[in-house]
Amino acid sequence: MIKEFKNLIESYRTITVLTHINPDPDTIGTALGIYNILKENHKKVEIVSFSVDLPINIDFLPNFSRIKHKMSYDNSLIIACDAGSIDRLGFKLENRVIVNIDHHKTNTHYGYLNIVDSSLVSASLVAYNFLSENFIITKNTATCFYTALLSDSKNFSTDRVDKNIFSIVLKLLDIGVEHNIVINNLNSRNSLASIRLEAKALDKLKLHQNATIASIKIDNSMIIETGAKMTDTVKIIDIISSLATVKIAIVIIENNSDIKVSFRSKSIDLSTFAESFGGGGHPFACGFNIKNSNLEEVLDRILVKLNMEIL
Ligand SMILES: [Mn+2]
Repeated sequence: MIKEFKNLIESYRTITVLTHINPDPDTIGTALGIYNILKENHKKVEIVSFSVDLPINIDFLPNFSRIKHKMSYDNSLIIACDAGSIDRLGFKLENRVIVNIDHHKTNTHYGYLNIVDSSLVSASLVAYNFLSENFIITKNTATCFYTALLSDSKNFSTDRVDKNIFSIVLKLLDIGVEHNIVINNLNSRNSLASIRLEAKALDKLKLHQNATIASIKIDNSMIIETGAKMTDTVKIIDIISSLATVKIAIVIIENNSDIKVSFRSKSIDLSTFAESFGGGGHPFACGFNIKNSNLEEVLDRILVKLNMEIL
């Protein structure tokens, strides 16, 4: 596949590297790493994120300021990073040749080339494994991939963290990645809005089924009152899933007319469950989006379906 990839990047005059919507550090770190490699190989390349709000705690990454929100190239090769399905990219991409680089279990293989490995904890590891034998990984690229890895593995604490990861970590550190800079940016630059929203959200915590399920509903007014952006909402689900009794955590967020649902689980594979609502993701971290509904109704539907199908 690497040969085919090399042929593709040779045959296209321009390349567009895309993140997924509501971007997290994995999609951005993976995309910036690939962007760096292509730039260093003298390619005409752009990096584009459909969503305007980016996680600013990773603004230290090389070329972060180059991320645009509109595509300039018409017939470029598309490289999609960390997106399980084509609608996660935001743009209309019919008839475009796509290289799909991802690690979601529910990936729909929408690309012309599909470099997908759901055994890996981050999309950046998929990119690293795929590219490192054929391209030089500089400190800039390694820093992007490492930041993505640290973020998606939640500081090496999630289920797919194994010894193979640490051998790659050693290689990235040898290249020059500065671990302290990465971790301090990732974990110690939370926004005030995110802390205020967390406080309000935790106040709304509900427990169900003998406290094995935790749920929080966040409505538009809570978002407006705190000034939070979608990037400020991501840690709430990890806080409630850390409760000792909780096996499944659910966070439901109103985002203007959309509703975004996230699931976390300690040991139950919920990815197929999320797919049944039109979403997807990883076994223990997945979700879906829904329009034209309300928070109460969505939570009720989830709890009923969980009861019938999962518990
Ligand atoms: Mn990811």
